[in-house]
Amino acid sequence: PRIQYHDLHPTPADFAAEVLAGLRQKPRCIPPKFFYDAEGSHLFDAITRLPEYYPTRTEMGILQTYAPEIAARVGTGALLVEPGGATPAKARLLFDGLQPCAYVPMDISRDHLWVAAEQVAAEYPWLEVHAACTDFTRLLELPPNTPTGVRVAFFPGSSIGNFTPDDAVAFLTTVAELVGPGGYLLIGVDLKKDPERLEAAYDDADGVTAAFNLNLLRRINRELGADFDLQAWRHQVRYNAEHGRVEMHLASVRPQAVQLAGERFEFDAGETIHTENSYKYRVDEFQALACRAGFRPDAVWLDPDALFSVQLLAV
Ligand code: AVI
Repeated sequence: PRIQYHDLHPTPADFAAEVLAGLRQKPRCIPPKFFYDAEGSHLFDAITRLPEYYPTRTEMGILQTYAPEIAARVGTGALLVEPGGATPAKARLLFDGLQPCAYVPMDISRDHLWVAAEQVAAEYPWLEVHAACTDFTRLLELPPNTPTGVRVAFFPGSSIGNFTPDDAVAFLTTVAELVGPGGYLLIGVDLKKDPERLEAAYDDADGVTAAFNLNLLRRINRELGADFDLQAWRHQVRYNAEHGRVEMHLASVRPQAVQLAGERFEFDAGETIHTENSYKYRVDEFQALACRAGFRPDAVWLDPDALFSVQLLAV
C-alpha cells in the first residue's frame, strides 16, 4: 500500500489546566474536545447509530446519493484533504467517484490516524495516502511529496457545529487558505429544525448521550484525581433558540463540593457545567458565515426531509 506518515508532533492539550480554568469560571464550562478518551470515543460511536441521532446516517445517505454529482462538480484527480480524518467512513463514499490523486487525513490522534490510513490504503490499492498527525492550527503544512491537484478539503459530521460562529470563521479561513484559489470545501452542516427533534438527538431514550456526557466527570476523577460523585450529576440538554445551538450541560442535583488538584469547588443545586455547543444553521446562514471566511457557495445537497446539508464551497 502507498502510505506516507508525517508526524508534526502536536502538543497534547493540558487537560488539568483547561478543566481547572473552566471550573473557576461562572458559568462553568469544560471544552468538548475532552469527551474523547477511549470510553468517550466508544460512546460517541454508539451515539452515531442511535435512532434519535439522525446526523450520521443522514449525511452518509446524502454523500452516497450525490457522490457522482459532487465528483462532477469538483472533477477527478483532486487532492482530498480531511482535517480530523481519523475515521474515514465518510471519505470512503467519495473515493470511487472522485478518484483523488491522494488522500490526506490529518488528525491529532496518532494511533487512530495510523490505523485508519492503513485500512484505507489496503482497501483502495490505487490511492496514495499521506497521513499527517497534526492539530488544526497547522493545517497549512501538508506532508512533503504530496502530489498536486485541485485541493478539496472535506469536513463532515457537522463538527463545525461544535465551534462558536467566530471560531468557525477563523477555522474556515485557514481551510480557504489551505485549498487556495480553485479549491473547494465539502462540509457537512446540521440544519435548524424543530427543537424537540434536536433535543431528542442529544438526549436519547437509552441514555447513551447521558453516559457520554457524564464520562467526562469519570475521566476527570480518573486522570486528575477529582472526587465527583457521579450519582449527583445529571445530563441536561437545551436548545438555545437565541444562539441557534443545542447545549449540553452537567447539572448538580444538590449543593455539593468537589476536590480537584487541591482546590475546592462548590456547586449550588441546579448549577451546571456547560460541556458542549452544537450550532445549527439554515443553509443561507451557513453560506453567509462561509463567505466571511473567503468562500463562495457552489452547491448544496440535502436529504428529503431537509434535516442535514452537505455544502460545496469554492474559493
Ligand atoms: C462531534 N459532534 C459533531 C457531535 C455533535 O452532534 O455536536 C458531538 C455530539 N455530542 C452529543 N452527541 C453528539
